Amino acid sequence: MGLFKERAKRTEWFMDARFGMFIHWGLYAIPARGEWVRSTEKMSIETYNQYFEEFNPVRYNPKEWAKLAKEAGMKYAVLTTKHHDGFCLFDSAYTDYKSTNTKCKRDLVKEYVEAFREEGIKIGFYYSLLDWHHPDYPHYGDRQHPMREEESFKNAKHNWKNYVEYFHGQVRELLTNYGKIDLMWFDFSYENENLKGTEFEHMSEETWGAKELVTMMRELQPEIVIDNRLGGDARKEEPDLHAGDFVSPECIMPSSEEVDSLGRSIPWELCLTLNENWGYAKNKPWEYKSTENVIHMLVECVSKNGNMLINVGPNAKGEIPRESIRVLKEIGEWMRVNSDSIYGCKKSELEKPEWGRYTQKGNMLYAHIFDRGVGSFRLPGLEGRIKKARILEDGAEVRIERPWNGSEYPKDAFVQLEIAGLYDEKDTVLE
Ligand code: FUL
Repeated sequence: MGLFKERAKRTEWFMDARFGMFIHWGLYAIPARGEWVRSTEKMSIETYNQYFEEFNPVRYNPKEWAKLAKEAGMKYAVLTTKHHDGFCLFDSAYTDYKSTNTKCKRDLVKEYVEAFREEGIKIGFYYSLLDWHHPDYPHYGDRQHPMREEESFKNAKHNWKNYVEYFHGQVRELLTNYGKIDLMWFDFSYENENLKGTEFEHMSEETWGAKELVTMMRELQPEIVIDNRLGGDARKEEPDLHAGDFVSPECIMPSSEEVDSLGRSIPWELCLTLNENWGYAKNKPWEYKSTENVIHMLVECVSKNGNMLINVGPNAKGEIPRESIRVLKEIGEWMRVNSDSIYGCKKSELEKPEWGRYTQKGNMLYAHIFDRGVGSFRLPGLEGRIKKARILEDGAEVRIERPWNGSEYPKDAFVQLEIAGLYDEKDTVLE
């Protein structure tokens, strides 16, 4: 089987799942100013170490997180096993900088895996290729404040090979010690501007030893789905081995043109925060996206053939913020009655309608009506093609009317439906 076909097979579950939970959690939950805090505030390792000494998430109960993810209708989860700060949430033999050496003495990854697996949720690991703690990793700092301009940094020597061995070793641990892992989400995120004159200026798969890495990963976990941040081109007919299985746009919804340029068979996933940060921060309730907004974005992703990974940033005690829980539970209420229009659905061949979006599964078309109001909705190009129309939530019949004589849109069909209440994207099922 060619690489292209292998990828299609591996990602089948991923494309059906459509909706997952991203979890950014680590020492940065204590300063509570986002996961880049060490870099943006130019903290020395000693200053940042106080959080390592203090870390003790006494209320960490991943079973509750897993239940919440399930209730929200999420089918997979991705936890930061190590973010840019280098702190490991798992018991790695390669470092002392890990959760088992903090006051809590727990392998947080192990507990996460067990709890989420128990709920039937697929297991994903985020792993940062950056590492501001490892002595051989050149720390280039924040986008606005490149640390490489500091004297102490300029004079430091880094043995890149050591770092590559270190992180390959950790990936091996992650894919060996925790049973079947479904997804790996590598992250590298500096802006190119900031990399001029550094080892990363001409970053390529060789920078990370990506080919060897992915070969090892496929030996350990043949079915694992990998994102596209190791480099390589995922779009080629015969993609590079290390190019990844899916494209990972961040925060910004890709346009239809961008998505179309990927080609139908390349999976993609939009990752999104519920507030302004990935890691825990004291966000005000009004800084959160509304439930309706998030549902619309999920529908939009699916209508463009993509997935959505929604982030939560648990606090230093191990709890998901109350406001995030509220939004996820509300999404869950919507998913309870409407998830047929999400799971296993794809982009429709029909043009995007004016009033919302279509998603489609076989010859079942789901019309997501975003615009509120009471009245008729035009279904361009569907006249005579609809066998029956139902409201997805309650199975109620929807009347399909033919256009009146003399209509300027002879090819249109009209749907008569009433819309009311908050979750009023009452999905019309057109068979
Ligand atoms: C980015 C990282 O720099 C952020 O901290 C976050 O993890 C996001 C998902 O990826 O590139």
